[in-house]
Amino acid sequence: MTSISVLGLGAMGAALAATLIRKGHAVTVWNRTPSRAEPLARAGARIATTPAEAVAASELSILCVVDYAAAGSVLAEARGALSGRDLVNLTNGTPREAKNLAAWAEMEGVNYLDGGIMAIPPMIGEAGALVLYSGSTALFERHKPALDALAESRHLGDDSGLAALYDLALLAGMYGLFSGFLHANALVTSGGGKAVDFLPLLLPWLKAMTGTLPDLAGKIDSGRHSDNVVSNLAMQTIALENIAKASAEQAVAPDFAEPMLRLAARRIAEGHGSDDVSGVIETVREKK
Ligand code: FVH
Repeated sequence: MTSISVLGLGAMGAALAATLIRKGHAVTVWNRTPSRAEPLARAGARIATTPAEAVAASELSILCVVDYAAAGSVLAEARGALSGRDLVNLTNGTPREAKNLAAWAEMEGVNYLDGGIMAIPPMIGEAGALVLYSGSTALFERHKPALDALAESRHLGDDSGLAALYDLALLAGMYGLFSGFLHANALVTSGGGKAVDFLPLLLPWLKAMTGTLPDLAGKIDSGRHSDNVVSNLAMQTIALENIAKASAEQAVAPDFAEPMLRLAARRIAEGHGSDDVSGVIETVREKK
């Protein structure tokens, strides 16, 4: 069992600390607002009164605060205690933020691993939770048994920015799903339907459409968007236009559908209407 300090006890940090305590680790906790540490102290955690005290207390420190600005201020307070220590940062941020923090950690002599949590707090310690890591392989291997107590642990490589990149890519997929879900339900409820009654139609449809993703992924990697096209982009763009028109008719804001419509229309204007929808990625990549 490893001694572990958890810095940041919001919904996620508290779930991380509680899980580590439940799984038998010696846990020290610190939070900017001290009252949030009290339930964890009752569960067996030791409370540190400063970030430096927390870092000094354990072999491994896990930082999980709201954003990198907060992470930076916590680490600035812990500065004197950090040299030679193992630090895993599970705060959500961009690849550049992760790389900058990794560079700072290297200058300070801190062993640094960046991570992205693909789970909500109740999932921590349960099947289905995943944490992506990138950066120091040695640190990852050293603490993998403890990190595995939180979730399945996947190390993506030595580049510190990779976990943040893949975390945000997965979230982009999730928010695409949520946007489609919300727009679909705005349409259905505008016609008097109920979201719960619509689900038995929506779920199998979405499942069927996820079946097209391997083909689209292959086209994204090869760039061959005109191979074996079943549903061409020009035809699909008429459906997108109709979604926007129907939204206006039904007094539903078209805002969720419009970006996809704009990108598809631009791709068609560039002469690719007979390609597959996968080709729209080329327009996105062009940052137009
Ligand atoms: N909760 C979730 O569903 C998601 C799941 C995926 C991963 N995220 C990321 O986890 C990070 C922490 O999120 P959280 O859910 O714990 O967030 P909050 O409950 O809002 O708690 C925020 C903590 O951050 C502390 N904090 C904020 N600003 C500062 C600061 N300037 N200095 C020090 N600490 C700061 C805050 O402290 P306090 O307000 O209690 O004093 C909380 O401990 C996050 O990156 C998610 O994207 C969660």
